[in-house]
Amino acid sequence: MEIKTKLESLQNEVLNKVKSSADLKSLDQVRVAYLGKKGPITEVLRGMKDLDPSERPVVGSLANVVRDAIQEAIEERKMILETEAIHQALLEETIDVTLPGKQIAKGQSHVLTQIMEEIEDLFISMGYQVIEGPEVEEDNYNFERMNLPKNHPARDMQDTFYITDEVLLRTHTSPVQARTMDKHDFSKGPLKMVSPGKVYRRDSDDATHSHQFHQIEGLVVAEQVSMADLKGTLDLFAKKLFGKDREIRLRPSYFPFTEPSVEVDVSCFKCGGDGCNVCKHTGWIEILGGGMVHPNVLEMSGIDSSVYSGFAFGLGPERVAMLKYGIDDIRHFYQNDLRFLNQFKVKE
Ligand code: FA5
Repeated sequence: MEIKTKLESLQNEVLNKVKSSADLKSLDQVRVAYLGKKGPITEVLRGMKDLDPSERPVVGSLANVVRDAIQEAIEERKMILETEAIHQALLEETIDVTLPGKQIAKGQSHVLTQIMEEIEDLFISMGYQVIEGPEVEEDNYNFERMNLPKNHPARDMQDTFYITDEVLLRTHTSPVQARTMDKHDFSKGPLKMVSPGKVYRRDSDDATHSHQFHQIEGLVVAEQVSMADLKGTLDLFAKKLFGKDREIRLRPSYFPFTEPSVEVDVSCFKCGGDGCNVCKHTGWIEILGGGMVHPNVLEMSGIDSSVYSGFAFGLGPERVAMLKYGIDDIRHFYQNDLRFLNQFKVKE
C-alpha cells in the first residue's frame, strides 16, 4: 500500500501549504500545482491502471477523499483571505473626515449691485417698496406720461434706441413712476417706492457717460408731501452713503416731470467742503436730480393734484459709486476685470 501512504503524506503536505498561503495569488498557485492536470493527484489516478484490480477501488476512493479534503481546505482558506483583503482595503481607504476641505473660490456681487442694494436697503428701512419696470418701454410711459409730449425739445437730451416708433429702450427709470401711480390704491396709504434698473441713451461713451447705465428712481405721493420731505429724505441718504458729517444743498433745475425741480449736491466727502480735486474746488458734488411731482403727471394717473402731492428723484448708481470709491472712469464697471472688481469685497 505504498500509494496509500503517498496520498496521505501528499494530503498533509498540501494542507500545510494551503494554511501557509499568505494571499489569494499563492493559494491559487497551490491549487494549480496539486489539483491541476499535471498535478500529483491526477498522476495517482492515471497510475491506477497499473495496480492490482483488487486495490483499485480502495486507492480510487482514497484519492477522491484526499482531493475533496484539499479542495475544501482551499475554499476555506480562500474565504479567510478574501475577508482579510476586504478589511485591509477598508483600512487603507478610510476617509479622514476631519481633514480640511478644498478651498472653493467664492464669487461676490458686482460693486454696482452692492451700491444699489445698499441704497435699496436704506429706503426699505424707511418703508419704501422696491418696484421694477420694463427696460423695453412704450414711448407713452417713457416720455408722454412724464409730461414730455411728442416734439417736446427736452426729448433731445434723452435720445435712445427705438424698436418701433412707439417702443424704445427706456432712457430713465421715471416711467415706473407712472406705472406705479396708475395702480396705487391711496385708501391703503401713501405711495412710497424706489425703482432700480438699467436705462439706455444714445450718449457717446466716455469717462462719465455710457450708452447703458443704471438709475434708481424714488417716488413718494401722499397728502401734504412737501419739498421739506424731499430734502430730509435726501439728507439722510447722503449721510448714510457718504458719511454722517455730509450736508446737502439744492439748486434750481429743470425736468418736465417735476415742478419745482432741483439738482442735489453733497458736501465733498474728501475735503469736507474746503475744495479739492474730487469736488473740482467747489466743495460740493452733484449726485442726483429731483423735485416735486408735476401736477400734470399726477393727473395723467387719475390722481387729484389738489389733494395729493409728491416728490421724486433719480440718481445714477455708477456716479455714486465713482464718487464713493474715487473711480475715475465709468467704463471700469463694465469691463469685468477681476483686478478692479476684487477691490470691492462684500463685508462678511
Ligand atoms: C433723469 O434721468 C431724471 N429722470 C431724474 C429725475 C427723476 C429727476 C425724478 C426728477 C425726478 P438725468 O438725465 O439728469 O435725469 O439723469 C439722472 C442721473 O443719471 C444723472 O445724475 C447721472 O448720475 C446719470 N446719468 C445720466 N446720463 C448718464 C450716462 N450717459 N452715463 C451714466 N450715467 C448717466
